[in-house]
Amino acid sequence: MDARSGKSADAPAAALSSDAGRRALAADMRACRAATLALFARVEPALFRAQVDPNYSPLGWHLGHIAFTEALWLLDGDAAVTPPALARAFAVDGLAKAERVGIPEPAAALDYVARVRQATLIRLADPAASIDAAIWRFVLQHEAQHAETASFLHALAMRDAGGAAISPDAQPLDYVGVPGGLATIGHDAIEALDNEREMHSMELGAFALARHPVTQAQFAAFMADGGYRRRDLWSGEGWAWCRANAIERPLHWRAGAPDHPAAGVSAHEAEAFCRWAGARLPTEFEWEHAARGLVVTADGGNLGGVHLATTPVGRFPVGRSADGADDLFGNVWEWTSSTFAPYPGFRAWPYEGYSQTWFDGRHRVLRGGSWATRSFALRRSFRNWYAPETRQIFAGFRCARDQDVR
Ligand code: AVJ
Ligand code: FE
Repeated sequence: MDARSGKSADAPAAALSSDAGRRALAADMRACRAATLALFARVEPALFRAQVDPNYSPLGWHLGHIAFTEALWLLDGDAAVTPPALARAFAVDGLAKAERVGIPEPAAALDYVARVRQATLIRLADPAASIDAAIWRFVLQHEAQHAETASFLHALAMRDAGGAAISPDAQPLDYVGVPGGLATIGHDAIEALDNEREMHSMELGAFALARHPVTQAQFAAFMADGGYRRRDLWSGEGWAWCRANAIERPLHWRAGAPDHPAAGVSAHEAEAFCRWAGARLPTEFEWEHAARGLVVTADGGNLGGVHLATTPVGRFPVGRSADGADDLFGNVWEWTSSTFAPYPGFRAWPYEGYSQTWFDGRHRVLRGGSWATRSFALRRSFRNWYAPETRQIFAGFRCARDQDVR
């Protein structure tokens, strides 16, 4: 969903001169690439150029686009590496989405990916080459983001659309109290993206946050109570969308997984459930405050495609928050009530199409990452964003309430 791949950059330069630093970066690039290639090795060749969902490009386009973006930012868009035909195939402002079924075959795409990587690793190993760690880390996170998109498109292609019955759990939701106070929002370190800057403080009131994202069994209670048919639970836009698309259950609904988080819900469905439960969505700032003190670790959540699917809530006590909330990192992204907007001191980097274009008053912020999110591409301050009707992504939600009403 990049707006424009026209170059800009020149913000937070961080020259990487030390050998050790360059070797560490090369190791991270290899590890990330190994996971990306392992993901595409699980994709049937026939699916590589197929458009699984009209709103998204074929899986293979995301692989080619990863290499195109790497060459654009790390090899100055060298035409010897990315000839015009490949630029047209894999640039965001190249082929229209529906035409992307015409991208090169898997073998040709994989060859392009390997040629770009060979050239970038040669540049990284060249002591005479100036390496700006900020843009190299941006490209690494960009790869992880498109790999996650490929993951949910693959899951959509493989999913059984059957509406597995999940026995409802209508017990009241379990909340933890989150104290109010001065919250630290944002991040200024080298890997921080433009929308996480600048770090700032914000006064927040105390609130209650559900201990974990809404499970399938809890969501089944909403469905059993006519949640999808009760007009009073939906916003005007949400109700019109729900009716127009005959929505009747989450998109990534899974059989036999009552205690897994509901996944594949839009912000509209999340809000309807919250109204049904006498609650609301947390703001992104409340979410970030609830995760204060937490850092992303491999054993702190269902992350990095390790489990290749959601897991029951509460299985990663290492990632439990100071207030006792679980699954803040990984498993499913969590919708917030916040609209995607710039922080004080925001400066578009490395190009306006990454964040600024989406400060349109419509896109909503999601936090926390999903099971397909790579740990290095996630932080407490990381902001994801999608239009409120989006449900193809591995998104769920948890409820919040104004006051500590336990
Ligand atoms: C942050 C995941 C919404 O995929 O559109 C990738 C990330 N931006 N290439 C997206 C992104 C440009 C973006 N999301
Ligand atoms: Fe992109």
